[in-house]
Amino acid sequence: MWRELAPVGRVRTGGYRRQPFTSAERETVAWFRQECAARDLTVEEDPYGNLVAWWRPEGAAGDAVLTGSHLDSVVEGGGYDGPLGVVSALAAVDALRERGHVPAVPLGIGVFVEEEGSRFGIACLGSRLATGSMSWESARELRDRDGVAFGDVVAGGARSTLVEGVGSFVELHVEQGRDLVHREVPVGVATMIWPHGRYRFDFRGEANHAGTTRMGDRRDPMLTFAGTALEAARIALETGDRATFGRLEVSPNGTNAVPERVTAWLDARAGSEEALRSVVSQIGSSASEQATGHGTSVDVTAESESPEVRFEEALTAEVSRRSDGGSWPAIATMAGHDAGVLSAAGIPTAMLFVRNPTGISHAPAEYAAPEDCLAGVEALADSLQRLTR
Ligand code: HGY
Ligand code: MN
Ligand code: MN
Repeated sequence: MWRELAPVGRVRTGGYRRQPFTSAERETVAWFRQECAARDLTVEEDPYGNLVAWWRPEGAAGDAVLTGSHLDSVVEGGGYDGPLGVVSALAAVDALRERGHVPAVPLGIGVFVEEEGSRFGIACLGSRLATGSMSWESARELRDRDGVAFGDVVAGGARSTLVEGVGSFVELHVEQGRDLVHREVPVGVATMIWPHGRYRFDFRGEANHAGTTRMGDRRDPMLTFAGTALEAARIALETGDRATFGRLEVSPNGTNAVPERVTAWLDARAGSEEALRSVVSQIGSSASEQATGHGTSVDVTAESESPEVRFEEALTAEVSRRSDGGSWPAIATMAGHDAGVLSAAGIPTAMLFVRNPTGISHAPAEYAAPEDCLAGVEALADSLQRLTR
């Protein structure tokens, strides 16, 4: 499976560009459908492009167990964030069949669209729509960087029924840190997800000539942005939270002109919702103060927010059981996941992490060794076997 997926959407840096509904991402979806067809899994798609491949043996009834993840990537992301959960789910189905296991309840492999929010801006857009935590009315007008609306690339409209009847969700994911490296184990389980959000900062000033405008006469929004970025890092360093400006748009973006407008996106994360509100508000206040000093202005808009998620204890305990009688370690994650959205929607959820030796994620250096991936598949298969007995 990895051999087939590896070249899809890979660019010169070795990173992946699998933005939702681009040809590369659609190729990963076509690959998924083929893998499902080869396993006689029935694929259902909702009006937003979310997929679930069902293994529903005759007589299987009751609340379904769902596993899976996503196939889209951030811009120039790694190859494992998302696909590892999908590949491992397919491999776990193979393992269960080799063991002769027949699920007593339907077992599904989900692939949620636009988990990263790299095209339409909202993280976990697909799972938010699938669970009804976001409405079609608010999603259809979301636009990508070229002005294409989400409503132009999906059928939309009708409510998704894809996760109706799902009684639990187990998402396997590459670790996005080095906790498991330090603990010297290949697999871990998640305890919680930090609350996090995305905030758009619109800085406005006055476009002018880079040579003839005296420094003291300028109203330069780039300076307000730069000062805000430095302050964000200083504040987050002090509080132990996370604050990142990773995306910027400058208008008109000319070398010899003071810009008229700078739009910057803040990704902020903190250990509690109160701490998140506080760090975002401190950064916003600092931006306003600096704007006053520079004769510019700033408006802050929350584009998406994700609450704190605590994974279901009984399910997590089940998933953390090792075949040797021990248990996999539990670790917190500062990353967002569809599992968090399903959990917030009331579906009992747990996550498995597979060790990433580099600890790097959302970048080409993201990695998981084959033997660790296999340990992940075994842990997932063992969990699914217990859950579908
Ligand atoms: O951005 C995130 O936390 C995630 O990996 N979607
Ligand atoms: Mn990610
Ligand atoms: Mn992911």
